[in-house]
Amino acid sequence: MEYNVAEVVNKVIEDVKVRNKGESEFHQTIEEVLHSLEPVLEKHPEYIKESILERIVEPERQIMFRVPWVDDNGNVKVNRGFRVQFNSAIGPYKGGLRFHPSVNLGIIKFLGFEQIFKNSLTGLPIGGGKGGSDFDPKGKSDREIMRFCQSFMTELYRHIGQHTDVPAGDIGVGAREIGYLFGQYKKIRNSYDAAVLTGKGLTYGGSLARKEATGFGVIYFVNEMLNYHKHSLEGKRVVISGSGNVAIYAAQKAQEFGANVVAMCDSAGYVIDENGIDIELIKQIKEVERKRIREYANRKDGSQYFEGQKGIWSVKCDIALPCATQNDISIEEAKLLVENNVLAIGEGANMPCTNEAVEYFLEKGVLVAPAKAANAGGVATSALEMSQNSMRLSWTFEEVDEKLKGIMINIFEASKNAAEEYGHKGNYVVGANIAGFLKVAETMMSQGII
Ligand code: NDP
Ligand code: 2IT
Repeated sequence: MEYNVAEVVNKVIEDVKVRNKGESEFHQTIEEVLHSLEPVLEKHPEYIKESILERIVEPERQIMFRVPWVDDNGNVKVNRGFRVQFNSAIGPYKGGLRFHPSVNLGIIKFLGFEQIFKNSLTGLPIGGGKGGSDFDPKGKSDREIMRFCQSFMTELYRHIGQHTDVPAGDIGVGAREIGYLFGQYKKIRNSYDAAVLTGKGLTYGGSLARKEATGFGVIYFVNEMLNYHKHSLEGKRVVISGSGNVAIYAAQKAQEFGANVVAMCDSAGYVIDENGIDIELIKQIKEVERKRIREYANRKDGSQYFEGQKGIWSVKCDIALPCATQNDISIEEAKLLVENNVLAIGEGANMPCTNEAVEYFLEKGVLVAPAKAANAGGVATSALEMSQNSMRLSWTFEEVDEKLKGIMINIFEASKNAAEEYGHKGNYVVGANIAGFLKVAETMMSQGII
Protein backbone atom coordinates (compact mmCIF):
# COMPACT_ATOMS: atom_id res chain seq x y z
CA MET A 1 0.00 0.00 0.00
CA GLU A 2 1.18 3.51 -0.89
CA TYR A 3 1.07 6.12 1.85
CA ASN A 4 1.17 9.90 1.69
CA VAL A 5 3.75 10.28 4.44
CA ALA A 6 3.18 14.00 5.04
CA GLU A 7 -0.53 13.36 5.45
CA VAL A 8 0.05 10.47 7.84
CA VAL A 9 2.38 12.58 9.98
CA ASN A 10 0.03 15.58 10.00
CA LYS A 11 -2.84 13.37 11.08
CA VAL A 12 -0.86 11.98 14.05
CA ILE A 13 0.17 15.51 15.06
CA GLU A 14 -3.41 16.76 14.86
CA ASP A 15 -4.65 13.81 16.93
CA VAL A 16 -2.01 14.49 19.58
CA LYS A 17 -3.16 18.11 19.82
CA VAL A 18 -6.81 17.11 20.18
CA ARG A 19 -6.15 14.37 22.73
CA ASN A 20 -3.65 16.34 24.81
CA LYS A 21 -5.28 19.74 24.93
CA GLY A 22 -3.29 22.72 26.15
CA GLU A 23 -0.02 20.78 26.49
CA SER A 24 1.93 23.24 24.36
CA GLU A 25 5.45 21.96 25.10
CA PHE A 26 4.36 18.42 24.30
CA HIS A 27 2.81 19.57 21.01
CA GLN A 28 6.03 21.43 20.20
CA THR A 29 8.29 18.39 20.52
CA ILE A 30 5.82 16.14 18.69
CA GLU A 31 5.78 18.53 15.72
CA GLU A 32 9.54 18.83 15.68
CA VAL A 33 10.26 15.12 15.93
CA LEU A 34 7.51 13.70 13.73
CA HIS A 35 8.19 15.99 10.77
CA SER A 36 11.87 15.09 10.93
CA LEU A 37 10.96 11.40 10.68
CA GLU A 38 9.24 11.74 7.30
CA PRO A 39 12.25 10.49 5.29
CA VAL A 40 12.39 7.39 7.53
CA LEU A 41 8.72 6.64 6.94
CA GLU A 42 9.25 6.95 3.17
CA LYS A 43 11.81 4.16 3.44
CA HIS A 44 9.88 2.10 6.00
CA PRO A 45 6.16 2.03 5.17
CA GLU A 46 5.90 -0.93 7.57
CA TYR A 47 6.24 1.54 10.44
CA ILE A 48 3.12 3.29 9.17
CA LYS A 49 1.27 0.01 8.70
CA GLU A 50 2.07 -1.03 12.28
CA SER A 51 1.11 2.43 13.65
CA ILE A 52 4.51 3.04 15.24
CA LEU A 53 3.90 6.80 15.35
CA GLU A 54 0.46 6.51 16.94
CA ARG A 55 1.95 4.19 19.54
CA ILE A 56 5.13 6.12 20.24
CA VAL A 57 3.28 9.40 20.99
CA GLU A 58 1.10 7.71 23.61
CA PRO A 59 2.84 7.17 26.98
CA GLU A 60 2.71 3.57 28.20
CA ARG A 61 1.61 4.85 31.60
CA GLN A 62 1.02 8.26 33.25
CA ILE A 63 0.93 8.62 37.00
CA MET A 64 -0.25 11.73 38.89
CA PHE A 65 -0.46 11.86 42.63
CA ARG A 66 -0.97 14.04 45.69
CA VAL A 67 2.13 15.03 47.65
CA PRO A 68 1.14 16.40 51.06
CA TRP A 69 3.86 17.68 53.40
CA VAL A 70 4.25 19.90 56.44
CA ASP A 71 6.39 23.07 56.33
CA ASP A 72 8.60 24.34 59.17
CA ASN A 73 5.72 26.39 60.60
CA GLY A 74 3.42 23.39 60.83
CA ASN A 75 1.33 24.35 57.77
CA VAL A 76 0.05 21.55 55.55
CA LYS A 77 1.07 21.97 51.89
CA VAL A 78 -0.10 19.99 48.88
CA ASN A 79 1.80 19.58 45.64
CA ARG A 80 1.21 17.43 42.59
CA GLY A 81 3.57 14.60 41.67
CA PHE A 82 4.08 13.14 38.19
CA ARG A 83 5.77 10.16 36.59
CA VAL A 84 5.25 9.53 32.90
CA GLN A 85 6.52 6.12 31.80
CA PHE A 86 6.73 6.77 28.10
CA ASN A 87 8.44 3.92 26.35
CA SER A 88 10.10 0.73 27.62
CA ALA A 89 10.94 -0.93 24.28
CA ILE A 90 14.71 -0.95 24.76
CA GLY A 91 15.01 -0.89 28.56
CA PRO A 92 13.46 0.18 31.86
CA TYR A 93 12.01 3.71 31.85
CA LYS A 94 14.80 6.17 32.64
CA GLY A 95 14.78 9.90 33.12
CA GLY A 96 14.99 12.67 35.65
CA LEU A 97 12.67 14.26 38.18
CA ARG A 98 12.08 18.01 37.92
CA PHE A 99 11.00 20.08 40.91
CA HIS A 100 9.92 23.53 39.71
CA PRO A 101 6.71 25.56 40.13
CA SER A 102 6.16 25.56 36.34
CA VAL A 103 5.92 21.74 36.16
CA ASN A 104 2.71 20.35 34.68
CA LEU A 105 1.72 17.22 32.77
CA GLY A 106 2.52 18.73 29.37
CA ILE A 107 6.06 19.61 30.43
CA ILE A 108 6.69 16.17 31.88
CA LYS A 109 5.34 14.58 28.68
CA PHE A 110 7.58 16.69 26.44
CA LEU A 111 10.56 15.71 28.56
CA GLY A 112 9.55 12.04 28.65
CA PHE A 113 9.01 11.92 24.90
CA GLU A 114 12.42 13.46 24.16
CA GLN A 115 14.01 11.07 26.64
CA ILE A 116 13.00 8.08 24.47
CA PHE A 117 15.19 9.24 21.59
CA LYS A 118 17.99 10.58 23.75
CA ASN A 119 18.29 7.34 25.69
CA SER A 120 18.26 5.34 22.48
CA LEU A 121 21.12 7.48 21.11
CA THR A 122 23.33 6.58 24.08
CA GLY A 123 23.47 3.00 22.79
CA LEU A 124 22.65 1.78 26.30
CA PRO A 125 19.56 -0.25 27.29
CA ILE A 126 17.30 2.44 28.74
CA GLY A 127 13.72 3.39 27.86
CA GLY A 128 12.17 6.84 28.25
CA GLY A 129 10.42 8.39 31.25
CA LYS A 130 10.26 11.60 33.25
CA GLY A 131 8.68 12.87 36.43
CA GLY A 132 8.61 15.63 38.95
CA SER A 133 6.46 18.04 40.84
CA ASP A 134 5.28 21.64 40.88
CA PHE A 135 7.05 21.95 44.24
CA ASP A 136 9.32 25.02 44.44
CA PRO A 137 12.56 24.18 46.28
CA LYS A 138 13.66 27.85 46.37
CA GLY A 139 13.75 29.25 49.88
CA LYS A 140 12.88 25.90 51.51
CA SER A 141 14.89 24.59 54.44
CA ASP A 142 16.74 21.25 54.23
CA ARG A 143 14.12 19.72 56.52
CA GLU A 144 11.29 20.91 54.27
CA ILE A 145 13.06 19.48 51.23
CA MET A 146 13.49 16.20 53.11
CA ARG A 147 9.85 15.95 54.17
CA PHE A 148 8.72 16.77 50.64
CA CYS A 149 11.01 14.11 49.13
CA GLN A 150 9.83 11.53 51.65
CA SER A 151 6.19 12.21 50.86
CA PHE A 152 6.90 12.15 47.12
CA MET A 153 8.61 8.76 47.41
CA THR A 154 5.88 7.35 49.66
CA GLU A 155 3.74 7.23 46.51
CA LEU A 156 6.41 6.91 43.82
CA TYR A 157 8.08 3.81 45.28
CA ARG A 158 5.31 1.49 44.06
CA HIS A 159 5.86 2.52 40.44
CA ILE A 160 9.66 2.33 40.18
CA GLY A 161 12.39 -0.28 40.54
CA GLN A 162 15.80 -1.08 39.08
CA HIS A 163 14.19 -3.20 36.34
CA THR A 164 11.08 -1.04 35.95
CA ASP A 165 11.80 2.66 36.11
CA VAL A 166 14.91 4.47 37.32
CA PRO A 167 14.53 8.21 38.09
CA ALA A 168 17.38 10.70 38.54
CA GLY A 169 17.81 14.47 38.86
CA ASP A 170 16.77 17.35 36.63
CA ILE A 171 15.95 21.02 37.43
CA GLY A 172 15.70 21.43 41.20
CA VAL A 173 16.77 17.85 41.93
CA GLY A 174 20.42 17.11 42.74
CA ALA A 175 22.36 14.86 45.07
CA ARG A 176 20.63 16.21 48.20
CA GLU A 177 17.14 15.35 46.91
CA ILE A 178 18.24 12.00 45.48
CA GLY A 179 19.66 11.14 48.91
CA TYR A 180 16.35 11.81 50.68
CA LEU A 181 14.41 9.98 47.97
CA PHE A 182 16.72 6.97 48.15
CA GLY A 183 16.56 6.82 51.93
CA GLN A 184 12.77 6.72 51.88
CA TYR A 185 12.68 4.12 49.07
CA LYS A 186 15.05 1.86 50.99
CA LYS A 187 13.06 2.21 54.19
CA ILE A 188 9.73 1.37 52.54
CA ARG A 189 11.06 -1.54 50.46
CA ASN A 190 13.46 -2.88 53.07
CA SER A 191 15.80 -3.62 50.19
CA TYR A 192 19.07 -2.02 49.13
CA ASP A 193 18.29 -1.58 45.44
CA ALA A 194 21.07 0.84 44.61
CA ALA A 195 20.18 1.03 40.91
CA VAL A 196 16.64 2.30 41.54
CA LEU A 197 17.86 5.90 41.38
CA THR A 198 20.90 7.52 39.79
CA GLY A 199 22.82 10.64 40.66
CA LYS A 200 23.34 9.20 44.14
CA GLY A 201 26.01 10.38 46.57
CA LEU A 202 29.44 8.80 46.14
CA THR A 203 29.29 6.99 49.49
CA TYR A 204 26.29 4.84 48.53
CA GLY A 205 26.53 3.82 44.89
CA GLY A 206 26.76 7.10 43.03
CA SER A 207 29.09 7.18 40.05
CA LEU A 208 32.11 9.39 39.84
CA ALA A 209 31.67 11.92 37.01
CA ARG A 210 27.86 11.70 37.00
CA LYS A 211 27.62 15.21 38.44
CA GLU A 212 29.89 16.53 35.69
CA ALA A 213 28.57 14.29 32.92
CA THR A 214 25.85 16.35 31.24
CA GLY A 215 27.91 19.52 31.00
CA PHE A 216 31.10 17.69 30.01
CA GLY A 217 29.13 15.69 27.45
CA VAL A 218 27.73 18.85 25.84
CA ILE A 219 31.27 20.09 25.28
CA TYR A 220 32.55 16.74 23.99
CA PHE A 221 29.72 16.76 21.47
CA VAL A 222 30.18 20.42 20.46
CA ASN A 223 33.93 19.89 20.16
CA GLU A 224 33.37 16.91 17.85
CA MET A 225 30.93 18.89 15.73
CA LEU A 226 33.26 21.90 15.52
CA ASN A 227 36.26 19.75 14.62
CA TYR A 228 34.30 18.04 11.86
CA HIS A 229 33.59 21.51 10.43
CA LYS A 230 37.26 22.54 10.78
CA HIS A 231 36.70 24.73 13.84
CA SER A 232 37.66 24.35 17.49
CA LEU A 233 36.75 25.69 20.92
CA GLU A 234 40.15 27.30 21.38
CA GLY A 235 39.81 31.06 21.87
CA LYS A 236 36.04 31.10 21.25
CA ARG A 237 33.70 33.41 23.18
CA VAL A 238 31.08 31.31 24.91
CA VAL A 239 27.82 32.41 26.56
CA ILE A 240 25.98 29.93 28.79
CA SER A 241 22.47 30.35 30.14
CA GLY A 242 21.77 28.86 33.55
CA SER A 243 24.19 28.35 36.43
CA GLY A 244 22.96 24.97 37.60
CA ASN A 245 24.33 21.48 37.22
CA VAL A 246 24.55 21.41 33.42
CA ALA A 247 25.73 25.01 32.96
CA ILE A 248 28.52 24.82 35.55
CA TYR A 249 30.21 21.72 34.13
CA ALA A 250 29.73 22.83 30.53
CA ALA A 251 31.52 26.05 31.50
CA GLN A 252 34.32 24.17 33.22
CA LYS A 253 34.95 21.85 30.29
CA ALA A 254 34.66 24.67 27.73
CA GLN A 255 37.43 26.50 29.57
CA GLU A 256 39.54 23.35 29.64
CA PHE A 257 39.23 23.28 25.84
CA GLY A 258 40.56 26.86 25.71
CA ALA A 259 37.29 28.76 25.30
CA ASN A 260 36.50 32.02 27.11
CA VAL A 261 33.17 31.76 28.96
CA VAL A 262 32.08 35.39 29.32
CA ALA A 263 28.50 35.22 30.63
CA MET A 264 26.19 33.02 32.73
CA CYS A 265 22.77 33.58 34.32
CA ASP A 266 19.99 32.39 36.58
CA SER A 267 16.28 33.12 36.27
CA ALA A 268 16.72 36.63 37.72
CA GLY A 269 19.62 38.01 35.70
CA TYR A 270 23.05 37.49 34.15
CA VAL A 271 26.67 38.32 34.79
CA ILE A 272 29.31 39.30 32.27
CA ASP A 273 32.95 38.72 33.09
CA GLU A 274 35.21 39.53 30.15
CA ASN A 275 38.16 37.95 31.96
CA GLY A 276 36.40 34.60 31.93
CA ILE A 277 33.87 33.34 34.46
CA ASP A 278 35.51 32.05 37.64
CA ILE A 279 33.95 28.59 37.85
CA GLU A 280 35.05 27.91 41.40
CA LEU A 281 33.27 31.09 42.52
CA ILE A 282 30.10 30.09 40.66
CA LYS A 283 30.25 26.65 42.34
CA GLN A 284 30.66 28.28 45.74
CA ILE A 285 27.70 30.62 45.21
CA LYS A 286 25.38 28.14 43.50
CA GLU A 287 26.27 24.64 44.74
CA VAL A 288 27.42 25.45 48.26
CA GLU A 289 25.57 28.62 49.31
CA ARG A 290 22.54 28.20 46.98
CA LYS A 291 22.46 31.96 46.37
CA ARG A 292 21.61 34.12 43.35
CA ILE A 293 24.10 34.80 40.55
CA ARG A 294 23.95 38.51 41.43
CA GLU A 295 26.38 37.55 44.23
CA TYR A 296 29.06 36.86 41.64
CA ALA A 297 29.26 40.52 40.62
CA ASN A 298 29.49 41.54 44.31
CA ARG A 299 32.51 39.31 44.78
CA LYS A 300 34.40 39.45 41.50
CA ASP A 301 36.09 42.66 40.38
CA GLY A 302 35.54 43.60 36.77
CA SER A 303 32.30 41.64 36.39
CA GLN A 304 28.85 43.15 35.93
CA TYR A 305 25.32 42.04 36.80
CA PHE A 306 22.22 42.74 34.70
CA GLU A 307 18.60 42.04 35.62
CA GLY A 308 16.38 40.07 33.28
CA GLN A 309 15.78 36.53 32.05
CA LYS A 310 16.73 36.54 28.37
CA GLY A 311 19.06 39.52 28.15
CA ILE A 312 22.05 37.18 28.16
CA TRP A 313 21.48 36.43 24.46
CA SER A 314 22.40 40.00 23.57
CA VAL A 315 25.98 39.27 24.69
CA LYS A 316 28.13 38.71 21.62
CA CYS A 317 29.48 35.16 21.34
CA ASP A 318 30.78 32.52 18.93
CA ILE A 319 29.14 29.67 20.78
CA ALA A 320 25.85 29.82 22.67
CA LEU A 321 25.07 27.09 25.17
CA PRO A 322 21.50 27.32 26.50
CA CYS A 323 21.69 25.20 29.67
CA ALA A 324 18.75 26.52 31.74
CA THR A 325 15.30 25.52 30.57
CA GLN A 326 12.95 25.10 27.58
CA ASN A 327 12.15 27.86 25.07
CA ASP A 328 14.95 30.06 26.35
CA ILE A 329 15.89 31.07 22.78
CA SER A 330 12.94 32.09 20.64
CA ILE A 331 13.13 33.72 17.22
CA GLU A 332 14.01 37.15 18.66
CA GLU A 333 17.01 35.80 20.55
CA ALA A 334 17.98 33.68 17.54
CA LYS A 335 18.04 36.77 15.31
CA LEU A 336 20.17 38.61 17.83
CA LEU A 337 22.65 35.75 18.02
CA VAL A 338 22.88 35.49 14.22
CA GLU A 339 23.38 39.27 13.92
CA ASN A 340 26.27 38.84 16.33
CA ASN A 341 27.73 36.12 14.07
CA VAL A 342 27.19 33.10 16.28
CA LEU A 343 28.94 30.01 14.92
CA ALA A 344 27.31 27.21 16.89
CA ILE A 345 24.55 26.40 19.37
CA GLY A 346 24.95 23.58 21.87
CA GLU A 347 21.70 22.66 23.58
CA GLY A 348 22.52 21.64 27.14
CA ALA A 349 18.94 22.10 28.35
CA ASN A 350 16.01 20.16 26.93
CA MET A 351 14.28 21.99 24.04
CA PRO A 352 15.96 25.32 24.90
CA CYS A 353 15.26 26.72 21.42
CA THR A 354 11.80 27.05 19.89
CA ASN A 355 11.23 25.15 16.64
CA GLU A 356 11.24 28.44 14.76
CA ALA A 357 14.59 29.42 16.30
CA VAL A 358 16.19 26.10 15.34
CA GLU A 359 14.95 26.41 11.75
CA TYR A 360 16.30 29.94 11.59
CA PHE A 361 19.74 28.86 12.82
CA LEU A 362 19.91 26.05 10.28
CA GLU A 363 18.78 28.35 7.48
CA LYS A 364 21.56 30.79 8.39
CA GLY A 365 24.21 28.07 8.43
CA VAL A 366 24.66 28.07 12.21
CA LEU A 367 25.76 24.65 13.52
CA VAL A 368 23.22 23.20 15.95
CA ALA A 369 24.03 20.46 18.46
CA PRO A 370 20.53 19.30 19.39
CA ALA A 371 19.54 18.57 22.99
CA LYS A 372 18.64 14.91 22.51
CA ALA A 373 22.19 14.26 21.35
CA ALA A 374 24.26 16.97 23.04
CA ASN A 375 22.92 16.55 26.58
CA ALA A 376 22.69 12.74 26.49
CA GLY A 377 25.91 12.41 28.49
CA GLY A 378 24.02 12.78 31.76
CA VAL A 379 21.63 9.95 31.24
CA ALA A 380 24.36 7.84 29.62
CA THR A 381 26.44 8.18 32.77
CA SER A 382 23.35 7.36 34.81
CA ALA A 383 23.20 4.09 32.88
CA LEU A 384 26.89 3.57 33.70
CA GLU A 385 25.99 4.16 37.36
CA MET A 386 23.37 1.40 37.06
CA SER A 387 25.98 -0.94 35.57
CA GLN A 388 28.37 -0.27 38.43
CA ASN A 389 25.58 -0.84 40.96
CA SER A 390 24.74 -4.18 39.36
CA MET A 391 28.37 -5.26 39.44
CA ARG A 392 28.76 -3.92 42.98
CA LEU A 393 31.91 -2.05 42.12
CA SER A 394 32.89 1.44 41.06
CA TRP A 395 35.03 2.76 38.26
CA THR A 396 37.49 5.64 38.63
CA PHE A 397 36.63 9.16 37.47
CA GLU A 398 38.94 8.69 34.48
CA GLU A 399 37.30 5.42 33.46
CA VAL A 400 33.80 6.91 33.53
CA ASP A 401 34.92 10.09 31.78
CA GLU A 402 36.60 8.05 29.01
CA LYS A 403 33.44 6.03 28.47
CA LEU A 404 31.39 9.25 28.43
CA LYS A 405 33.69 10.76 25.81
CA GLY A 406 33.39 7.65 23.65
CA ILE A 407 29.60 7.71 23.93
CA MET A 408 29.39 11.39 22.92
CA ILE A 409 31.64 10.80 19.91
CA ASN A 410 29.47 7.85 18.87
CA ILE A 411 26.32 9.97 19.22
CA PHE A 412 27.83 12.63 16.98
CA GLU A 413 28.78 9.98 14.39
CA ALA A 414 25.33 8.39 14.51
CA SER A 415 23.61 11.79 14.12
CA LYS A 416 25.92 12.80 11.27
CA ASN A 417 25.51 9.50 9.43
CA ALA A 418 21.72 9.41 9.79
CA ALA A 419 21.48 13.01 8.55
CA GLU A 420 23.54 12.11 5.48
CA GLU A 421 21.75 8.86 4.77
CA TYR A 422 18.33 10.51 4.91
CA GLY A 423 19.22 13.55 2.79
CA HIS A 424 19.91 16.22 5.43
CA LYS A 425 23.72 16.42 5.53
CA GLY A 426 24.92 18.71 8.33
CA ASN A 427 21.51 18.83 10.02
CA TYR A 428 22.25 17.11 13.33
CA VAL A 429 18.78 17.96 14.64
CA VAL A 430 17.15 15.69 12.08
CA GLY A 431 20.03 13.21 12.24
CA ALA A 432 19.72 12.73 16.00
CA ASN A 433 15.95 12.25 15.82
CA ILE A 434 16.28 9.67 13.08
CA ALA A 435 19.14 7.74 14.68
CA GLY A 436 17.32 7.67 18.03
CA PHE A 437 14.02 6.67 16.48
CA LEU A 438 15.29 3.80 14.30
CA LYS A 439 16.42 1.61 17.20
CA VAL A 440 13.20 2.13 19.13
CA ALA A 441 10.97 1.61 16.07
CA GLU A 442 12.77 -1.57 15.07
CA THR A 443 12.47 -2.88 18.62
CA MET A 444 8.77 -2.03 18.82
CA MET A 445 8.26 -3.91 15.55
CA SER A 446 9.97 -7.00 16.93
CA GLN A 447 8.09 -7.00 20.25
CA GLY A 448 4.60 -7.09 18.75
CA ILE A 449 1.57 -4.89 19.35
CA ILE A 450 1.84 -4.18 23.07
P1 NDP B 1 19.46 23.09 37.84
O1 NDP B 1 18.27 23.16 38.68
O2 NDP B 1 20.75 22.61 38.42
O3 NDP B 1 19.74 24.51 37.18
C1 NDP B 1 18.80 25.18 36.39
C2 NDP B 1 19.37 26.53 36.01
O4 NDP B 1 18.56 27.17 35.02
C3 NDP B 1 19.39 27.47 37.21
O5 NDP B 1 20.49 28.32 37.10
C4 NDP B 1 18.08 28.23 37.03
O6 NDP B 1 18.04 29.49 37.65
C5 NDP B 1 18.11 28.41 35.52
N1 NDP B 1 16.80 28.83 35.02
C6 NDP B 1 16.54 29.99 34.40
N2 NDP B 1 15.27 30.11 34.09
C7 NDP B 1 14.67 29.02 34.49
C8 NDP B 1 13.33 28.61 34.45
N3 NDP B 1 12.35 29.37 33.91
N4 NDP B 1 13.05 27.41 34.94
C9 NDP B 1 14.01 26.67 35.50
N5 NDP B 1 15.30 27.02 35.58
C10 NDP B 1 15.63 28.21 35.09
O7 NDP B 1 19.07 22.19 36.58
P2 NDP B 1 20.02 21.40 35.56
O8 NDP B 1 21.27 22.16 35.32
O9 NDP B 1 20.10 20.00 36.01
O10 NDP B 1 19.11 21.41 34.25
C11 NDP B 1 19.19 22.44 33.28
C12 NDP B 1 18.60 21.95 31.97
O11 NDP B 1 19.34 20.81 31.51
C13 NDP B 1 17.15 21.48 32.03
O12 NDP B 1 16.53 21.76 30.79
C14 NDP B 1 17.27 19.97 32.19
O13 NDP B 1 16.13 19.30 31.74
C15 NDP B 1 18.47 19.70 31.29
N6 NDP B 1 19.20 18.46 31.52
C16 NDP B 1 19.69 18.14 32.76
C17 NDP B 1 20.42 16.99 32.93
C18 NDP B 1 21.05 16.63 34.23
O14 NDP B 1 21.76 15.64 34.28
N7 NDP B 1 20.85 17.39 35.29
C19 NDP B 1 20.64 16.04 31.81
C20 NDP B 1 20.15 16.52 30.55
C21 NDP B 1 19.45 17.68 30.43
P3 NDP B 1 17.29 29.67 39.05
O15 NDP B 1 18.21 29.09 40.07
O16 NDP B 1 17.10 31.14 39.16
O17 NDP B 1 15.99 28.92 38.94
O1 2IT C 1 17.17 15.21 30.82
C1 2IT C 1 17.92 14.29 31.22
O2 2IT C 1 18.46 13.50 30.43
C2 2IT C 1 18.17 14.17 32.66
N1 2IT C 1 17.66 14.97 33.43
C3 2IT C 1 19.03 13.05 33.18
C4 2IT C 1 18.23 11.80 33.35
C5 2IT C 1 18.94 10.65 34.01
O3 2IT C 1 18.25 9.63 34.18
O4 2IT C 1 20.10 10.73 34.34
